[in-house]
Amino acid sequence: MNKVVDSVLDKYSAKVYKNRKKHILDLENETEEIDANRRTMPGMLTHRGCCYAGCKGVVLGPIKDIVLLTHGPIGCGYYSWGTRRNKASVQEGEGNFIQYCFSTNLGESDIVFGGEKKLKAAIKEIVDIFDPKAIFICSTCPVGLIGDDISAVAEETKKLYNIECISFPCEGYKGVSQSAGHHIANNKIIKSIIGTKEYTPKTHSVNILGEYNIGGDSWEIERVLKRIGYEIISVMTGNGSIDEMSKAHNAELNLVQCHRSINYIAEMMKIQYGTTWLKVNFIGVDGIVSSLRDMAKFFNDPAITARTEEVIAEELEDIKEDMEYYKNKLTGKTAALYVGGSRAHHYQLLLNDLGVETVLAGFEFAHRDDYEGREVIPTIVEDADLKNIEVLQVEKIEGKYKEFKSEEEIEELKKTITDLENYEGMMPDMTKGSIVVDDLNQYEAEEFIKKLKPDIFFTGIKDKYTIQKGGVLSRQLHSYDYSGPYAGFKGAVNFGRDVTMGLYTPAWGFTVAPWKKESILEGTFGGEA
Ligand code: CFM
Repeated sequence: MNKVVDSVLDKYSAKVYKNRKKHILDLENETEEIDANRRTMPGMLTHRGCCYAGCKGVVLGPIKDIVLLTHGPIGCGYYSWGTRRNKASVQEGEGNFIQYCFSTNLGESDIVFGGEKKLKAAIKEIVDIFDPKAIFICSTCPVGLIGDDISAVAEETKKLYNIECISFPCEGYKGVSQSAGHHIANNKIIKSIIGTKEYTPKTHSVNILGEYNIGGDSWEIERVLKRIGYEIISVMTGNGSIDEMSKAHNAELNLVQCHRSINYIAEMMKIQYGTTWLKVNFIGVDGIVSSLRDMAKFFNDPAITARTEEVIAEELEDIKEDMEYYKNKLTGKTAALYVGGSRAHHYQLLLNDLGVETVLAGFEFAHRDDYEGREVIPTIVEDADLKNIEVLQVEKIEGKYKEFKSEEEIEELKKTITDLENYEGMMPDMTKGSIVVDDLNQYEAEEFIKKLKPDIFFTGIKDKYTIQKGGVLSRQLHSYDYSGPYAGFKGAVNFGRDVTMGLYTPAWGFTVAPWKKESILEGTFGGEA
């Protein structure tokens, strides 16, 4: 094992060491499997979120024309209110409730006597004041513990007010991270929304799955796709609407940007509606160009192919000067990335464009397939936590199933499009000698920073400031620190500008890390010697 990894793990007690060792790979010497999607050991300062965060905050949060009601104590709603920067634009006559925080504000007496009454009262208030097309109810931990029947309330709401009402039993404790919440949201979306409205696309049509319009990313992606001539039926769920999602099954191809959060829908749509999916990456110039070319190969229409090359050439010309400037400034710098379940991979490509080398990358809650590629899925060992989340069994829906390409054609295309219905994961794209860490905790983050000394650490709000106090620049890859978009061609320039500005600010040289001035407490982890 690599000396740096060894010295970080060294502090742990035998029990903790044994656990954490399986989550850290040094790509110089080890290419074996990584342990992922497992419960964090109690006592670790993990950066993971909960199941409710993945369902309510991540997948459902960006849908603008529905009311998203949190059934639980006020803190759950409050802390998931407006922090993800999933932007939305509204057309005349369309509802937009994204800026609101709806909560049933459960208190102690509701926990004792039941919260359904309060839930029904909140729904009545929502209908009276906002009259939305649909209400989604998301439950948080105490609701699951006391057993409020949110699905019965949803059924009653439908009859009473003649509106759509869907219940999401996404109590925070389910699963081991927000990943469980993605799955629960995916299951309900496929069951209750997709496939409920018919529509005939006007030209080659796609859905963009796993794109949440953080900082305006999907607007930049859509701009490019529209220039080429594609019709976008639905973006799930960035700037999303329930109407668009209902029609999604009419598209010819599903583009999957974030594999982790939405691969379930992609797979289920394939079975139910015959929709082929393509793993894309619209982050980083090489990523976008190869994704656009893969799409052109799939549609195999000479007009689209020619237009794809035209648009690529024009867009590249447009950003050439800026990208060269930033590349000059950034070449030779090193970076560490620690994000949720897909960005630590995607942003490595953009960093490559700018000459920045990745020395460490990790995911909070990704599964082994996101690290190692989908071919490892059959070998993933299930534990009790994983079995807690329902795996929907879906079937072909006669009358709605459309085969735009035959299975033989798809198999043929897979020979030249490696990402067609496939994701090869993050690790194959990383250089030898770099380090991969799953569920990186606060202690490890600080230690790796000290030892690897990256010029920049891309992460989130929980560790940004401790890193910066250590004199290392940190940019948030979840929220983009009030900036963005970073996707697409124009996004690459924004990213280059922000990283350059950050690195060239003299502030980091003035910061003296606390451990450089005073001795720090020594302790052991796990309560053992
Ligand atoms: Fe997918 Fe995301 Fe991510 Fe994610 Fe997230 Fe996010 Fe993320 Mo924050 S859906 S896995 S649960 S790309 S909110 S937009 S940035 S941790 S890497």
